[in-house]
Amino acid sequence: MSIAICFNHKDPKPWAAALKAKLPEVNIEVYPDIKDYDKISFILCWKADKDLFSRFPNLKVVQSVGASIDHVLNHQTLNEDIALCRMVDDKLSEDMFEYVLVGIMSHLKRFDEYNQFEKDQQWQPIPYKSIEEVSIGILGLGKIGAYVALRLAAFGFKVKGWSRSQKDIAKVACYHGVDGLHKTLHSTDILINILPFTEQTEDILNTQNLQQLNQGAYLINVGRGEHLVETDLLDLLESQHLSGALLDVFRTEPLPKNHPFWTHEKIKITPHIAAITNVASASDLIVKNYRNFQKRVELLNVVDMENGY
Ligand code: NDP
Ligand code: OXD
Repeated sequence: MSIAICFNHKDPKPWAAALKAKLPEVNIEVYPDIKDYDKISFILCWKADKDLFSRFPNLKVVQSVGASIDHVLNHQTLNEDIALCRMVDDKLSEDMFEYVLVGIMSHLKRFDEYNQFEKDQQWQPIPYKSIEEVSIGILGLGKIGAYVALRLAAFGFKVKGWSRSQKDIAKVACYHGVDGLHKTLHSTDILINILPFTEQTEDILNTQNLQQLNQGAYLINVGRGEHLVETDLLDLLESQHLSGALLDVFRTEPLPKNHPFWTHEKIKITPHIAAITNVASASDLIVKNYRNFQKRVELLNVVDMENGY
C-alpha cells in the first residue's frame, strides 16, 4: 500500500519528507509522479485537481491537510467507500488565536492610521479602545472558534459566539439557531468569522447580517471567501457602518491583481495564512490515521458528510 500526496498551491516536499521519516516502510508518492495508481489507498490532499480521485481505483481514505474539506468536495466525487478526514490540531487553534489577536489589537489601538500618519510625518494622537470596552462576536464555535473564544474571553473581552449546536464555554455567551445569530451580531464591535463553507453558511457575511453589528464595527474573516458578499462589504465601508475589515480568505485565491480589495484603505489583506497547518504536529495525526486504517481501527476526525463540514 502507498500514500499519495496530492496538493495544489502547497509545497508537498516537507510533507513527503516528514511522512517518509515517520513511516519508513510505506511508499510515499507525490502527484503527478504516481507510479501505480492501483496501489494508492490513502491520499493526503489540499485542493487536488478536478476529478483526480476517480483515477485511484483502490482509494479508501482522503485526509485533508487542512481543517476544512470544502477544497476537497469542490472538485471531487467521493463514493461511500471513501472516508474523508479533516485536520484537527491544537497548533491550528493556537495560531488562529494569535492571528486574530494581532488583528483586533492593531484595530483597537489604531495602528493602521498611525502607519499612514508616520508616512506623512504627522504627530496626531487619536482615541483608542481598551479590551474591557469591546464586544466580540464569533461565528463558528468548533475546534478553532471555541478555542479563540475561550482565549479572548480570558483576556477580558466580552465574547459571544454562534454555532449549530449549543455550546458551553467559560465566560462566553453561546448561542445557536436563527435567533442566536441575531444575538451574536447585535451590539457587537468586532465580528470574527470562523465558520466552515457549506450551503448553509455561504454569503452569511451580507448586508442584512452585518448591519446588525454596532456602528463602526470591524470584520475579521478567516473562514472562507464564499462567506462574504464582497459588494455588501464595500457598501458598508462606504456608508461607514463598518470601520474596516481584515480578510485572510477570498472567493478567488490568490486574490486577482485587479481586485478592489487590494487598494481599499479600510481593508487589510493577508494571503490565507491565519493558521497554516504545521508539518511536524499534523504529520503525527496523519501517521496515526494511516496506522488506524491499516489496523482497521476507527479513523480520527472523519467528516460527517450530512453536515458537510
Ligand atoms: P469545526 O468543524 O470544528 O467547527 C465548525 C463550527 O461552525 C462548529 O461550531 C459548527 O457548529 C459551526 N457551524 C457549521 N455550520 C453552521 C451553521 N449552518 N450554523 C451555525 N454554525 C455552524 O471547524 P474548525 O473550527 O476546525 O474550522 C473552521 C473553519 O475555519 C474551517 O472550515 C476553515 O474554513 C477555517 N480555517 C481557516 C484557516 C485560515 O488559515 N484562514 C485555517 C484553519 C481553518 P457545531 O459545533 O454545532 O457543529
Ligand atoms: C484550513 C485552512 O482549512 O488553512 O486549514 O484554511
